[in-house]
Amino acid sequence: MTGTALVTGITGQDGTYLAELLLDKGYRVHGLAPVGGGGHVTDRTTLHYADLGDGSNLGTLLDQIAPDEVYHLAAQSHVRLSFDLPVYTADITGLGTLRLLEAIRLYQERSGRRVRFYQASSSEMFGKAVETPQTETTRFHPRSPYACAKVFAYWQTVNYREAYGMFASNGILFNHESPRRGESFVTRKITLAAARIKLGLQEKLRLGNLDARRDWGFAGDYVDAMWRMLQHSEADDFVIATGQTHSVREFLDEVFATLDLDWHDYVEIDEALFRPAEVDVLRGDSAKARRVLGWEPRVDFRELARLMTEHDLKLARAEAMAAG
Ligand code: G4F
Repeated sequence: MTGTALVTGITGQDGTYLAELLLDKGYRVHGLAPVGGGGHVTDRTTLHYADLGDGSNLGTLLDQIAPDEVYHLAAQSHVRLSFDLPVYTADITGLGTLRLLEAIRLYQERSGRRVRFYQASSSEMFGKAVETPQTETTRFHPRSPYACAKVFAYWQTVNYREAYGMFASNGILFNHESPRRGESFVTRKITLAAARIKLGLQEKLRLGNLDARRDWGFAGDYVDAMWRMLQHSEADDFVIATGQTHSVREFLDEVFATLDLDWHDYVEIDEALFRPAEVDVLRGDSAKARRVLGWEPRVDFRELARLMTEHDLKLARAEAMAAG
């Protein structure tokens, strides 16, 4: 189905990839961005501003936009930061989702129209994982204020589906990265630093826990799964993952080897970058999404590391040129 889509968090990594995918499919795309928020947005999307901590203009915006599909990607999404800002994170990431769900419920009542809702749920909800790999039925054990907020938002989404018959689906996405990934997340922090080190623009890279293992996929593949979930005949919850897990150390190996460098010469461990509670290992089983949605990841770990490193090498070269 094509029509009108509203993407919250449109200026983030996933928002930009999703907007491009929807535009290519012929959707009219509206985006919600935080007040004062910047980022890469194409001029083919219409931007609106809303504060999910307030939510008072959400109803008016829904009346104006009349969306067929809402993709809710906006959040305070940084796990480490959520330990410093737990209440803010609960407000934006948790209650923000509830404010939007309630605004959509009321909009549906007013207008008599049906909206399909996608909630960006997270593998962080599995936290201290009780089984590996994690599936749609694995019990949650969140290990950060961020993950707790995401668990709240997950269950609100399920509840709006069950209580009001809303078409509301959770995509439980494992880590997904790209050259557009925010610079404070570990993969991008590593590829940017490695490229700058290669060109003599930086000497050291400070990191936290190198033993953490994640199931890392490519963001461009994952936004396709979001779209597929809203085209499915019924609302449901799906794990989206590659099924492979790698440590931060292995990501370092991959990136620095691409640049003919040994990361041991540059990496310094900074205790301040460790988290009060860590998620040690995540690995997802996306068999349900593969079977029901026909989704599969296309970019593997090595290819992901390579494409991010090459992108950041270009950035570093431009920086070196500009510096003369
Ligand atoms: O890249 P990260 O910050 O991602 P994290 O915490 O896994 O969360 C990301 O993925 C989730 C999906 O599972 C999303 F829900 C969430 O919004 C976010 O996008 O950290 C990955 C691992 C962690 O174990 C961390 O302790 O890398 C470790 N790490 C080691 N040194 C570091 C660093 N993480 C960051 N950000 N910075 C470091 O210097």
